[in-house]
Amino acid sequence: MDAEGGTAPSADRLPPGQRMQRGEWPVLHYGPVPRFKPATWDFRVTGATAEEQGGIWFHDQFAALPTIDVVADFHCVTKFTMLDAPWRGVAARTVLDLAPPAPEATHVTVWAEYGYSANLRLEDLLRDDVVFATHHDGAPLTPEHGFPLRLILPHLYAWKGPKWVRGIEYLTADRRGFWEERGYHNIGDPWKEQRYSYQEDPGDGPPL
Ligand SMILES: Nc1nc2c(c(=O)[nH]1)N[C@H]1C(S)=C(S)[C@@H](COP(=O)(O)O)O[C@H]1N2
Ligand SMILES: [Mo]
Repeated sequence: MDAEGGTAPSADRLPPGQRMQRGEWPVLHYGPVPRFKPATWDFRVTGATAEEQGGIWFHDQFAALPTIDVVADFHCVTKFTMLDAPWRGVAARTVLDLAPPAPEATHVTVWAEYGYSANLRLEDLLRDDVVFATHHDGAPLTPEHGFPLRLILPHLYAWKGPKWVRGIEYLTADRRGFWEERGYHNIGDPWKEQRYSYQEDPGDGPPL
């Protein structure tokens, strides 16, 4: 118990090299905050899809998909960790069930506004706590935190989860995303402290 009578978060919640973020939730991204345009917003599933047409949801359709609640820690590669962030949104698994990959798909690119992207292994999206989040702490995401949709992957550094996400592309071979091409680790597991691409082992990612 800490001085306020709550349970002090134990140090083993912090991945190596991380520190606890207290106070405000920082805003971190490259480039401007995009303006949400409901009339033209869609979420597309493209690439190596099981069925030729892939998938597309317009905003009201995506908003009608079943949701889950996830409480998860959030680790930024710049070394802050936010504990117990409450998210609500559509389980990534639900999206993959509704617009499945072809059997030969192994990886995905997650695409966001302005061409931001992150690459993942297909299995990263199949975990129970991976969510295309629409809400944080009971309220819709704010524009700077990714409204109307961002991907949350609690087991990876936060750059792997694009804000303002617009779709996924199934890949039959891995391909680096925005930060993975610019010096960040292809996998990005905070518990292994996989921050930078120079730390990659053979097989962790495509050649740079
Ligand atoms: N579209 C987009 N998503 C992004 C980024 C970005 O630059 N563009 N930055 C990532 C990084 S490095 C982090 S730490 C988190 C930050 O999320 P926050 O601003 O809500 O704290 O968003 C991630 N998602
Ligand atoms: Mo980050």
